[in-house]
Amino acid sequence: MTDLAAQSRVLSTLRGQRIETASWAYGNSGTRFKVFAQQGVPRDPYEKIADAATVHRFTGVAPTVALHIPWDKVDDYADLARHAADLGIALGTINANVFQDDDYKLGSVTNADPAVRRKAIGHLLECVDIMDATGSRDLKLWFSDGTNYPGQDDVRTRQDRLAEALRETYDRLGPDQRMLLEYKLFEPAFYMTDVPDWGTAYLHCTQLGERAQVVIDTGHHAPGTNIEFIVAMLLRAGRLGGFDFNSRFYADDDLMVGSADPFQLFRIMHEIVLAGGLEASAGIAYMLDQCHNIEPKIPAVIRSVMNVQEATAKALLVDHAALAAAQQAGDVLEANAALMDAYHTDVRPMLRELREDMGLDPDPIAAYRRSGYFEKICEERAQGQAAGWGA
Ligand code: AOS
Ligand code: ZN
Ligand code: ZN
Repeated sequence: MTDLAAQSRVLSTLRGQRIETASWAYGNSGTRFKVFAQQGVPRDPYEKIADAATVHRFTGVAPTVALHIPWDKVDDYADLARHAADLGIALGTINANVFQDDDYKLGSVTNADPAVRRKAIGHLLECVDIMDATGSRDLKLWFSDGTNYPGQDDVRTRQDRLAEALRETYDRLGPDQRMLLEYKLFEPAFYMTDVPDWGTAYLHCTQLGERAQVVIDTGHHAPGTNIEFIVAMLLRAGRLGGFDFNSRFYADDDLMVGSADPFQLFRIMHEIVLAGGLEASAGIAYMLDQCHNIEPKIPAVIRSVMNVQEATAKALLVDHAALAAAQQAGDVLEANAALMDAYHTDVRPMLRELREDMGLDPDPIAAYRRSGYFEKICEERAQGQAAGWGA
């Protein structure tokens, strides 16, 4: 293939890439020490959607926004979906919340008390009702369930309770709907989490059926974990449902994706590209799960989208023929060089060109700043409230 043909293949893949932003990224957030209020933050789900639409307007590749129930609870979800469509985007993944209620102190779907389990399952089923109204494909489940002390509860019994709840929820899904199960090694439980790792999530998913898929949140592992290996394993098993992208230095920091370790993001995208995971038919959801505690939110989300695009572009530039030849020949240095050459390529000019081709400003953040949107929301939303984390 000529260089020109290769370049046009890369550009057309990048043009088709889709990244979902999260409603809670637009609201005030913080740590358990302090939530810093920012100017112009949305006061309700309608305004969060307007901000998500703004990110799409300047990036062209973020046409859906994930909702979180009950943070984004409204009376009429079909109306919310219409509002999104009017602004040029759609509602995406529905995220359930069984972690912010006093009843869930000792667990939600794994709680020893059947009444608490019923309440938690009721919420998961309600989320599927909402998906029916919004037209969402994916239900994302993250459970804060776990224990703080050895002996606190029985590990296997909790797994049985979890399996029962997942089964009832899975059976309620429509034929075009999926369940995405997210794992997390730690926090808020500190001794044991009930879905701590990809193996546990994978086992539950295989028991449920094909529409149960694993979600990798890049901040949910032990330090040093080889996340791209997990990506490769789940791709191989046909069970990678999507990502919650973010960056971390220490724990579940939820920083902008590609900010702490852009090389790791490239390695992840390389596995994706190798397996054809960017094709829409692969069904992998590329979502951002981030909190912008100290930086302005909309430009931070725009920057995150651009960081994913840059890592993807670099991964698409890997010379697969040279890589395979070096691997086959056992040439360790050349094989590694094939990856590093792509990683070290400055793809920003290519992405600027792509944006111009798409009728966008080549510099989305500068264009956003010039647009006056921030000044407008500061004026309109003088009494912005915390939304999502820190609510
Ligand atoms: C929690 O740590 C998880 O990352 C969740 O995916 C997420 O942050 C929360 O449920 C909001 O959807
Ligand atoms: Zn997450
Ligand atoms: Zn998380």
